Amino acid sequence: MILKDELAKCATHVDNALEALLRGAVTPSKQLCDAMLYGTIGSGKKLRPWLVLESSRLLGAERENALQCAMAVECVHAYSLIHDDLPAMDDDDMRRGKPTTHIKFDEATAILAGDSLLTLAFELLSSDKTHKDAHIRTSLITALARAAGGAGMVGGQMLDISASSESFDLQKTIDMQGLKTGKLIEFSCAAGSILANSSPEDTARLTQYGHAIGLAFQVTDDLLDAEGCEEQTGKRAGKDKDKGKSTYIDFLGVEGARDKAKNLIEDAKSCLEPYGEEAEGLRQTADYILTRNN
Ligand code: GRG
Repeated sequence: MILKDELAKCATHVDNALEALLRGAVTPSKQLCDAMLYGTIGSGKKLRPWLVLESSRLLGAERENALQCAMAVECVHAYSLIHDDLPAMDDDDMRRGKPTTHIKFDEATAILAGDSLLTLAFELLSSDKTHKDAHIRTSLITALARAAGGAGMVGGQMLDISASSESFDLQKTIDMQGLKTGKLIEFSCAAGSILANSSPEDTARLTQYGHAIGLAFQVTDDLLDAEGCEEQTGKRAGKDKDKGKSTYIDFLGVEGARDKAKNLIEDAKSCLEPYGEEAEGLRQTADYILTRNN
């Protein structure tokens, strides 16, 4: 299996499904629909949908069910990026190599596009296309709400905003990143086990894998922010430093941060041992997180 090709195939597949979904979404406003499409499809690695599809395949969930869940998680991710880029938050004008949604449209449209994507995610999960068993649908809705809300991504974002005025130590930084970036990645990995109604052991292993790659993803994001170039990452480099935010590099140095990411990736891969060759996709994904350049 060549991960790069599989990720590219997944991105096209999810983009096509999201485009059909968003073009068919019920809204009287073409501007809102255009902004939702702009912030969601055509760019972005679609890493979270890939994790949903691959964890689902590993544990035997139906592909069509997994695709619904993959679209839901990407809608939440796209909303978080659109809102994160707003002047009241990170105030960025470039994302994924193109102007951010509020620059392309306007601030009100960007806020509303994010709001609509967030609510659409839960509509998707509540559909019987996601699973015929209502208990499983409810479990997915609860898990995504917890991952995305005040106890998860939004809570982490709030801590991150306060980090600019307080000083964060390494542990506080890890906790904040675990919520802001980690929880949605963790959900994406656990989603396959929820869809497949797997054993608690499988769910724990996939959640632990997701937790470790989520933290490693943030460490590599800090490395890219410090060292990457805008052409590769599609966003302005060095912005964390400019904003006085603490990153892993401040505490560990560049080499220490690289070692931290390597250890996390080893931890992640150890969670996959019971699955043998079948887990090769997730194993390669963990390695990719370490070596990614965007
Ligand atoms: C505004 C509620 C709210 C939350 C924002 C996730 C987040 C919370 C902000 C994003 C800030 C950021 C750049 C965090 C670093 C890690 C991260 C989530 C990077 C973007 O994810 P990728 O690289 O993006 O998977 P693509 O564009 O490939 O989808």
